[in-house]
Order: sequence, then C-alpha cells, then structure tokens
Amino acid sequence: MVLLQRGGVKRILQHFYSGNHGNTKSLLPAADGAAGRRRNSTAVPDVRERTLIAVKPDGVQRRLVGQIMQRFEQRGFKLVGLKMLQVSDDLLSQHYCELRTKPFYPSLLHYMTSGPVVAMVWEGHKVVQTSRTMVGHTNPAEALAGTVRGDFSFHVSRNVVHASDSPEGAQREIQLWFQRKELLNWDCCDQTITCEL
Ligand code: IDP
Ligand code: MG
Repeated sequence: MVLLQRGGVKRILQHFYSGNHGNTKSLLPAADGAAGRRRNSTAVPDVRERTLIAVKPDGVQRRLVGQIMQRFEQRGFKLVGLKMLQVSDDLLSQHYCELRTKPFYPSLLHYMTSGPVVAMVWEGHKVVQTSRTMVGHTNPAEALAGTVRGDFSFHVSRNVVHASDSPEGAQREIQLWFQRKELLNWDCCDQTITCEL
C-alpha cells in the first residue's frame, strides 16, 4: 500500500477538482486549496440551476404532494424553496401570460385557483430539463408511465403538476412566485457524492 504525504493528497485533489483528469470532469466548482473550506461557486454554475415545480390544486387535494416531492429528492435535487399558497388571479395571469388567448385559459384560471398549490424551487445540474422529463408530457394521455403526469393523471385539464420549461422561464417564474428571502442557499451534505466522480 502506498502512503501519500499530506502535500501529495492536496495536489491530487487539486488535479481532480481542476478537471485535468481525462473524461472525469467534476461538476462542482474548483477547490480553493484549503481542506474543509467552501469552494468557489462560480466555476461551474450549472449545479446552481433552479426550476419552479408546483403541485396544482388537484395534486394537493389528492394528497400527492409527498410522492411528488420524493421523486425530486430521490433524483438528488436540492430543495431551496417551499410554500403552500392560494394563488391569486394576478399571479396566474403573469405566470400563464403566453396562454391568455387560448380557449382553455378561463378554465385553467378556475382550476388553478380552486384550492391551494404547493410551490417549490429545486436546484441542481440540468434541473429544468430533467424535471420536464420527470413530469412528462403536458397531456397526461401522451405522458409516459414513470412520469408524474403519466402515473397520476389522464386528462390535460387536471395534470397535477407544473414545471418550468426553460432556464430563462424558470428564472422569471421563481421571481414571480418567491421573494428572494424565501429561497435558501444551503450545503447539502451528500453534494460531493451526487456531483463528483
Ligand atoms: P406545460 O404545463 O406542460 O408547460 P403549457 O402548454 O405551458 O404546458 O400549458 C400550461 C397548462 O395549461 C398545462 O399544464 C395545463 O394545465 C393547461 N393546458 C394546456 N393545454 C390545455 C388544453 O388543451 N386544455 C386544458 N388545459 C390545458
Ligand atoms: Mg408551460
């Protein structure tokens, strides 16, 4: 067995964090050189991507909140915002501004204000794209089994959950639904296990 001196271990860690190790690129920011200190969060911004997920009134009424949250936790994403609210018409009209001219818009507003919604912000590598895959097709009749909509719904008018559709859209929606102080920056203790090789 080879015993590594302290300096040697440090050099090897720096080598790995800097990405100079073939195909095994770290998803976390570069090390700052001091053991135990927080790493520079600007090196790989991708792990800080955020998305808005909301359990719609039908999902809350059907007590699906726990199962839906569990899927995001299980996937390894980090919860950074969570609240239950009765959504206002004003918030919804901004949230769904692109759908204002659709024939189903009035019934969509009625549906979304029919009871409480549980809104969440999840953070992680490619969380927007991955969440859309996990949530499934807008129309549950087209959604694959294994997706939230594919497992818990069958009609587009009651599709259980919302997920932002792009990083830009997510940013806009998060600002709409959450105040800055309602979002927490915290270190997940399993981060190096889920994000690094
Ligand atoms: P998305 O939720 O998958 O992003 P969007 O096209 O953005 O889908 O539509 C927003 C929401 O409007 C849907 O999740 C669904 O609740 C509702 N919606 C979309 N299309 C229809 C429809 O044809 N009939 C009724 N409701 C619809
Ligand atoms: Mg949408």
